[in-house]
Amino acid sequence: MNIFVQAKSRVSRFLAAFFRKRRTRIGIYGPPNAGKTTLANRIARDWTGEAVGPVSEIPHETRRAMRKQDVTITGNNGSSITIDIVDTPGVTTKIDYKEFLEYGVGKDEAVLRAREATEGVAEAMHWLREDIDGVIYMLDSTEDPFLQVNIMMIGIIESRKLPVIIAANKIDLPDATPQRIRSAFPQHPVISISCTDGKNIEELYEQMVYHFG
Ligand SMILES: Nc1nc2c(ncn2[C@@H]2O[C@H](COP(=O)(O)OP(=O)(O)O)[C@@H](O)[C@H]2O)c(=O)[nH]1
Ligand SMILES: [Mg+2]
Repeated sequence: MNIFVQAKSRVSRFLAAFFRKRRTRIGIYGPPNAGKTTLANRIARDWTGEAVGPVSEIPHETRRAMRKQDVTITGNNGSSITIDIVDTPGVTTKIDYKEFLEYGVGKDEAVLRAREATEGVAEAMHWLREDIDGVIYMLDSTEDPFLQVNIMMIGIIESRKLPVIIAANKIDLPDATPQRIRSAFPQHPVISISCTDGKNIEELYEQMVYHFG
């Protein structure tokens, strides 16, 4: 290859890498314990065979966001999306170290966890402004959806004009009322799911391909 051809191909490779569209980043947001990590793990396992992070009944187990990159989800009609799944810490306006003590965590560890969780929330909010292209907003169907933090978060997501799917999780529980979530956010698609028994997860994947594609 002559030197000009070589140089030209090097430049075009560089330009291609520079302008390559980055993958779509989908953030899973919502209050602590809604099931965000369970969903992230389920998506990652279903489509890549690997998990993302640990699930726990202790609030704020996910204190730093975790990513699973390059997850390709294919819908029934054959179209697909390749996304990075970002599992975020629960967004809440109040983090009290004493909450952790109830779960048998020692005081030093509880204080550390509370500090990390606070930083994690700030980080998750920062990404929502800078780095996220679409949101799965996860709610526990047995809880009140009208919490101020949910209204505020959905407002921020709307002001950024990000596509959002609301997942009404834990519909396997007897006191689940996903219709309450539907009436709280009539302007957005709401999918009732159970991350533990897998109910309607296929429907969620279809909606993801449709809304985030
Ligand atoms: N019954 C029920 N429990 C769930 C479901 N999804 C998650 N959980 C439980 O809820 C708790 C919190 O889950 P996790 O994924 O850590 O929530 P996160 O804080 O939102 O990441 C764990 O004990 C999970 O096993 C579900 O669909 N049904
Ligand atoms: Mg989590």
